[in-house]
Formats: sequence, C-alpha cells, structure tokens
Amino acid sequence: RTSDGNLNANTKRPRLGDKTDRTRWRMLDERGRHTWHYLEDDEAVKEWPQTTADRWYLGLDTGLPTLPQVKNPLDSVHNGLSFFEKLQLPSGQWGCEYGGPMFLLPGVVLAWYATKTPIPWYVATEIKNYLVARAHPEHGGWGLHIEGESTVFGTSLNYTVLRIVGVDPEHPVMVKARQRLHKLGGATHAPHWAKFWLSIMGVCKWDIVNPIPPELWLLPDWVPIAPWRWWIHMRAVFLPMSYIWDKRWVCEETDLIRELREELFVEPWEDIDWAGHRNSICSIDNFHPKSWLLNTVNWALVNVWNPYLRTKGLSQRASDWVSKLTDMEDENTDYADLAPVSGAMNTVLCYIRDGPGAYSVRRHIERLEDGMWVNHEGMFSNGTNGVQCWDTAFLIQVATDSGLEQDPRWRPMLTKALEFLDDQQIRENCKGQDVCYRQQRKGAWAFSNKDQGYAVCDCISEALKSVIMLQKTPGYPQLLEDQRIFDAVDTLLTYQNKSGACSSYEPTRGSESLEMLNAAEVFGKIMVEYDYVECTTAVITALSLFKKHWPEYRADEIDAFVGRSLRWIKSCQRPDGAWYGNWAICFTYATMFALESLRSIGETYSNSSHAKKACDFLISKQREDGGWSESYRSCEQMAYTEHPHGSQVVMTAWALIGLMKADYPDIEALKKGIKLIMDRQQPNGEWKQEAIEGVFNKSCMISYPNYKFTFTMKALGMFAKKYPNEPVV
Ligand code: LAN
Repeated sequence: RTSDGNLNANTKRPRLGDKTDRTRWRMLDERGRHTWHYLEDDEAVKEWPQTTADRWYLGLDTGLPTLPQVKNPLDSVHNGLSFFEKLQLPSGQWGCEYGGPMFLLPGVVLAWYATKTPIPWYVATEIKNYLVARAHPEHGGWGLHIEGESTVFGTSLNYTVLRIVGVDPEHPVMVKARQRLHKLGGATHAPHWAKFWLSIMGVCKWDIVNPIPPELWLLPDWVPIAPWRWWIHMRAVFLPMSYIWDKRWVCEETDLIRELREELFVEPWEDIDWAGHRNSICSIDNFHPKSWLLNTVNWALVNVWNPYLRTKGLSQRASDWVSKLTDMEDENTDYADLAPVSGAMNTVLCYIRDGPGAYSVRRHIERLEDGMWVNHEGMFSNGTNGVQCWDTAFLIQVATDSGLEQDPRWRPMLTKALEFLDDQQIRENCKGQDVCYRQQRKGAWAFSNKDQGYAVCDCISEALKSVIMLQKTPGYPQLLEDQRIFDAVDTLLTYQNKSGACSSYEPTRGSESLEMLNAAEVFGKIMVEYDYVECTTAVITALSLFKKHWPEYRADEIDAFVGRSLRWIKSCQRPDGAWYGNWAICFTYATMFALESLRSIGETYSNSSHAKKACDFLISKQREDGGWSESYRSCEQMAYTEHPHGSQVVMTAWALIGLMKADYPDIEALKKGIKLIMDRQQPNGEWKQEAIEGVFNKSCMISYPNYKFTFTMKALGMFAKKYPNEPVV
C-alpha cells in the first residue's frame, strides 16, 4: 500500500492508470476468506503464480482443454464438473464474484475517503474501469443494480466514487452521468442512504437527511417497533447510521469536496434549501415511497422533538448503547460485519469514535477487502464477503443428485468440499447473544463463511444436507460426528414462524406493518423477516433427510415442524400455480423450491392439485426453443415477465428441476430444455454468463455466477438419473 495518506483533490489523488496488468492479480483464499492482491514486484509474480481460478475470474484465457464431445446429459455433467473442478480453491470452496447492486462500492470508497485511507493506484484504476464499463449504455449514469436504469442513488454515489479515485469531471462518462443526474433533479433528489453518505462527505448538509435517532435503540423490547424486531440488515445498517447522524459528523473538507458541490446539484450549492429537500426524491428511485406515518414522524422529529424535546442525557445514553452494540457486532465477526454496507458504516463510526490509527479502524479497513472482487471489467464490492458455504453445498448436491457421489473420479473434489463445510461449521453461539439480539447459531453455517458467522436457515439446511449425503456415502471421511449434526438440527428447529414458514436469518420478530417505517425508499419488504418458500423448503428437506438417518432424534418436533411448513407452502401458492421468489428471479426459482417441498411428502403431478397447477404454470412459460427466460422485472412487478434476451440456462435449469421433482409426465418438454442447456455448454465444459440471477428486497438484483454451473449440472444430472436411457442429442 502507498503511504501518501491524504487524497486531496488537486494534490495527492491516486495515480490513475488506463488499466492494470491482469496477469499480476491474485486471489488469496485463506480458509474461505478472499482478498485480492496486485503483485507489482516481478519476483513476487514468479513466487506466486496465477491460478486457473484467478485467470477465469479475470476473464483471461484459462487454457483449459476441449473436452470429449458429449453424447448424453451425464457426459455434459462430467464435462461441467471437469471444468468446475479446476476452479476449486485450496480451502475446498468455489470463490465467486457477487456483484450486481450498485450501492455497495460507494459505501466502501466513501468510507476510505472519510477515513483518509490511501487507495493504491491499481485499485483506483480497476474501480474506474468497472464503473466505466457499467455506466448505462444509453442514458449514462448508474442504477440500483447492473441491469437497472440509472437513478439518482446509483449516479450520485458512483459519480462521487469516480471523482474520489481520480477521474476528471470532463471525462465523457462523467459528462454524460452528470447530465443524467441533473435531468433527474441532482443529488438533492437522492434517497435517504445517499443523502446520508453525501452528508458525511460534506457534499450535502445534514439537514437534508431524515432523522435516524439513536434513541430508538433504547426502546424496551415489548414495543412493537423496537429495533430487535427489524430485519437483521436494517438493524445492522441503522445502528451505525444513527450514531453518525447523531454526531452530524463531516469529514475534512477538501478541494474535491468543494468541486463535488458544484457538480452534483442543479442549483448553486449556497442556495440549496437542505431541510426543504429532506423528502425530495426522484420518481425512478422511489420504489417504496415513504408512508404518511413515516412522513409525520419525520416531521415531528425534525420540528418538535429535535429542537425542543431532545435531551443531551438521553441522546448520550442512546449513542453509548449504539456504540456498545457496534462493538459487539465487530467483536462477533472480527470486524467483518454482517455485510459491506454496514461494514463501511461501522468503519466510519470507529474512526469518529476511536480516531485515526485505532485498531478498530485498521481492522475494519482490512476487513473491507474481504468483500472486494476483481473481474474482467474491473474492481467492485461484493454483496457479502463471498458465497462460499452456499455454493459449496450446491456443488455437492450436483454430485448426489446425479448419482456421482460414488464415482472415484469426483471423490477428491467432493472430499475437499466436505472438508470446507467441516471447517466452516459455526461451533459456538455469539458472545452476548441475547444482549445483541442474535439468533442461536451453534452448529449452523453462514451464507459466506464462519468469520462473518451469521446463520441463515437455508444455508444451514443446504450445508447440512450436503454433509449428511456425503458422510452417508461409503468411503467418505466422517468429519462431523453426530453431535455436530444434532447441533445444526437444534438450531434449525428454532427457525419456524407462527405461520409455519421460515424466514432468513431469524424467525419473524415484528409485524409487517413496520413497513410503514421503511425509510430506505429504494427497497421493498425490508423492515422485518418474511415467510420465504425457498428457505422453508430448504429446512423441510434438511429435516426430512436428517430424520431418515436419525429417526429417533426430536422426531415429534421435526414431524410437527415439517407438517406446519408444508401446510404453509400450499397455502401461499398463487392462483396461477406459481410461488413468488424472494432471493432469485423469481416465480421460476420459487416454484422449483415449492415443488421440491411437495415432492418430499410424495405429492407430484399425478396425485396433487398443487403440483399439477405448478407444473402447468411452468410449462405455460416454456419458450419455443425449450428454455425459460424470466426477467428481474418479475420481482418488482410481482407478475411473470419475460427477459428480452431470450432463454437463460439458469432459469431453464430451475424450471426443469421443478418439473422433474413433480414427475412431470411429458418427457419431450423436459428434453427440449435439457437440450438447450447442453447446446449452450462450451467445448471446455463451462457455461457463459447470461442475465443476472438473484434478487433481494424486491428491487435489487444480485449476481450468482456459480448458478450457471451448479443448477445446470443439477438439472442435467437429475435427468440422467431419472431417464438413464433417454436419448437427447
Ligand atoms: C443475501 C444472500 C443470500 C440469501 C439467500 C441465502 C440466498 C436467501 O435464501 C436468504 C437471504 C440471503 C442470506 C441474503 C439476504 C440479503 C443479502 C445479504 C443477500 C441478498 C446478499 C446481499 C443482501 C444484503 C441485504 C445487501 C445489503 C443491502 C441492504 C439493503 C442492507
């Protein structure tokens, strides 16, 4: 790292290159912690050679051989596994980029700026390249996510990032972005989170930010709006936000900041009525308009409470408590934090509180690296510090669903994957679990890794299924003794909602009406945990598999749990036969899960009206070429919408898996889809990236690049196992 600390606009900006030498980038995998390194020194390059995985992530030629021509779906799985095997990392998992949202990188870069963290030239250069590559081709600017139209949120923040890394305001991409931003109303029309970050920068004044009182954290637990009831990501984000808002902290003013004040607004900066723009928001950004209730509360907080009623004593107590909770979060995650959004904010909090150079600040800055990724376009921030446990569990299931777990060819790869899950199981509950409102997690798996350590019920379930299936296959090491399996089940059994369904990180703790206080504007369904078909199915299938092997353990509770969950799944089928998906796009994804749940109690096309209706729905969406093609618009509009780019392999795989789970009788329809997936496989066994696959909070899309391997192979493998003699090509 360079040592010229300050990034003052005219003096010490990072040196910005056109591009870096891609052959010098390396991804370091330390037991599932990823960090990217640029080797400037030729000796280092020799000592640490680039791996196939590095080259693949970076879009460089991997030199992997052309594989034997495939004659049937199982050959195709073998070729896919041969390719994917080359990407397995030393710790046993598959590293993966996890981009998509366009508001993550700004948090990280603005946190660097606020804390005067130097940005090495190669990082600055690749961030610039990424954002230039991702500017909206037609309108300029950036959206909420990579496929969305440009918004004030995306444009004001990413424009700022580009200026921080040293891009000239007269660069054509900047000129176009600025025009777009001004057309949309300028940064005064940004949503809450952008106003928050820009106020830290001193580009906006704090009066433009709707209140985020830390006092909320003093509410007793019984209060229906108390923060412990919120969805965990809201808690994690509003915690540091409230501390920083309370201090109205602003970083040191620089030339760059003064220039941004000229560039981001439509009106002269001195004339802006900051308080008057608290509620200004561009209509494209305004996915979830603030409710009348929230507007009233905000009005009262600004006009009555803050000037007349707020007391120093109470606000101090509140902010001390917030600070303590932040410390607990940092300690429980070794400063990795729940995700980069809150991680960046916690970094700023520690900088304000502990001062530059403090351990908390240094460790946060190191940990922010865990979320950064480099691909063929450049550098950006992932949605989490990786997808390690999740993707590893699915890869194991590719083998078990295809009947390949006994094949000695794949045993070393699968054993390594099992070793990774063994290493990553969370063995203890959090310190101060009840004080910091954390869910029991002993025996669980996180989505990413153990450092982050947040249990999610479907991540526990998928990992648990994978572990059980491999350990019950002769010849695999018994790495997890029974007690560790029971720990996972004990934790899973804490996850059921009253409805019978499961949510993500915790059972639902608050009412849906808390959505009236959703202040983020750009997301929907964000305030509390909801019932999710995907998560519920994962838990049902994990508990059912467990019960087959350990029929005695907590048997009655498991039966009751599974029964309630299944009733819930049936109850939320839509009249058209589909289920709405919350974590990937969209009806295709969720319907696959629901059909898997139905299958687990023997309900299929021929004997269940639910399964039949679901299959009919899926088949009605199959395209001429045999594939499926759902657009992210489905998630926003809650109605099935086709993707303009035509069939997608990942969606095709989801639909086929669902249909096969239901024993859908028309094999010709299945064969058409299988053929499409096989035809898209490259001669080296890989599949190419197509449209974005994942979603959260209804409006924001996120990439799951490994799905084009895991789900395609799973569909092909299931077909091969089910119809071993059926010719497809
Ligand atoms: C994720 C990623 C994984 C995902 C699944 C396991 C797939 C899902 O089945 C349950 C929910 C979960 C764990 C999930 C929740 C929300 C996350 C963490 C994300 C989509 C990745 C990024 C997103 C996070 C909220 C991004 C930060 C944005 C805020 C609004 C704070």
